[in-house]
Amino acid sequence: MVHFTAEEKAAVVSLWARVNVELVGGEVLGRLLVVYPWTQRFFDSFGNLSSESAIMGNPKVKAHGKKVLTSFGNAVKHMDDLKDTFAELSELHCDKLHVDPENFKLLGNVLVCVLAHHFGKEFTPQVQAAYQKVVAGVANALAHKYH
Ligand code: HEG
Repeated sequence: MVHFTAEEKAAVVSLWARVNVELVGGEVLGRLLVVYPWTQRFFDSFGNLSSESAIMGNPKVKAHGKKVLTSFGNAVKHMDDLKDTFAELSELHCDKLHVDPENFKLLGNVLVCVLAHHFGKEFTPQVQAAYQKVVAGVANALAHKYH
């Protein structure tokens, strides 16, 4: 289980309060699909994913990215209880969506990259370290119900 110090929690919560989940969500999911093109297979109902610009401008990618990042926001609210927080979603991704849990790690690292890009110098190594722990914790929690 990932443990967070009070400082790490404060760093995560205060940065997250300034994240535009719609903008950052679309950017994260879009970049996941561009950088790791095999992840596109889960989104064959999303229409045109044929190029970087098609992916980054795709309204379904943006909408789903917002949904994923809004859900990720629950992790920020429940950092001590990630397993319970994501238990249902873990079952869904395993049983219904058949998403390989390796992809949760990829998405987490893309999220860190996008936050670094958006916040620049404010995304200090300390803040990054705290976020790397959150994304690892979320990836673990989402993989927990896999069988
Ligand atoms: Mg998943 C649906 C959250 C990573 C593929 N994802 C969803 C939903 C949520 C969610 C909240 C909607 C569930 C519902 O309709 O009840 N996803 C979520 C989180 C994370 C994540 C929090 C990681 C932080 N998802 C993820 C990854 C993939 C993926 C890495 C595939 C590469 N998710 C996926 C698919 C759906 C969802 C295919 C269904 C999309 C649809 O057809 O609407």
